[in-house]
Amino acid sequence: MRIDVITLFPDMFDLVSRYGINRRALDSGVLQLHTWNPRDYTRDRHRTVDDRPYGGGPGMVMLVEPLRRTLAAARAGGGGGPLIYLSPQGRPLTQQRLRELKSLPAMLLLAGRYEGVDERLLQLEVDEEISLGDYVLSGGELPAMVLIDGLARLLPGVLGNEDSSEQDSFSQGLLDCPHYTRPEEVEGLRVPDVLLSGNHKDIAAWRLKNALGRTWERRKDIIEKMELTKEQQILLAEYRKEHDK
Ligand code: 9WO
Repeated sequence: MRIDVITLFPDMFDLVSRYGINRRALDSGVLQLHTWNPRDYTRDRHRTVDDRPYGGGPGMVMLVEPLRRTLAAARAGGGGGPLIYLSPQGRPLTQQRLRELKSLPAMLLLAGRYEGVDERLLQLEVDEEISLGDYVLSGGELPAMVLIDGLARLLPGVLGNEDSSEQDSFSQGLLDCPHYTRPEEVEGLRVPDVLLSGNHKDIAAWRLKNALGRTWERRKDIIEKMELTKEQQILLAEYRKEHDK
């Protein structure tokens, strides 16, 4: 997969390329990351990328023309696919959408700054607007990196453990179950016996039960939208009985 990012702060993307799984994805070539700076596609002496909003008010708005020239350069340089703008006005990102986007050969990301981008650029060029949540940051770079990170770990051959992206939280649409490693006891808190039992069927049932129980406790909205199987209903009822809720 090739990702081209349009950003006034290309160096920020070192954060998502230098470490861990993402670095391995880039080294192995399953992921390619390119950045394009609108400042390099300005034509005035001051390299202007923004201007004051019509109608007045605080903040500045990103100009259409430098962004269009940047986009043209990215495409001419081999970038392609849909242009995705990261903003709080977008459709909320989900694990399901990440799984769909993972199949694209390429995409372009637009990271805005200031008060945002001139609406006409969005109308003319943007294919999809994605939000990470209902809050405002100082720019779209961190959300773009979150999107890249979420995609990179789904790419073939990226995780050491091939199934771990299929076993992760949300792979079944549920929150994750609790995890434990050594030692068996910390300040009187013991690892649940079943996890030490070696009985893989019981362990799988315990994990599913706890994923269901925690999702029910913390995110009832997710459970209410799901169609629980008979087995899941029984496990959730057991969890609620055991935790007396
Ligand atoms: C800045 C600003 C300044 C003065 C008055 C109003 C203002 N609104 C904004 C603003 O919303 N800036 C955004 C910053 C413009 C688009 C890029 N920025 C951004 C993206 N902040 N937060 C996101 C984002 C993206 C995806 N998911 C969550 C948040």
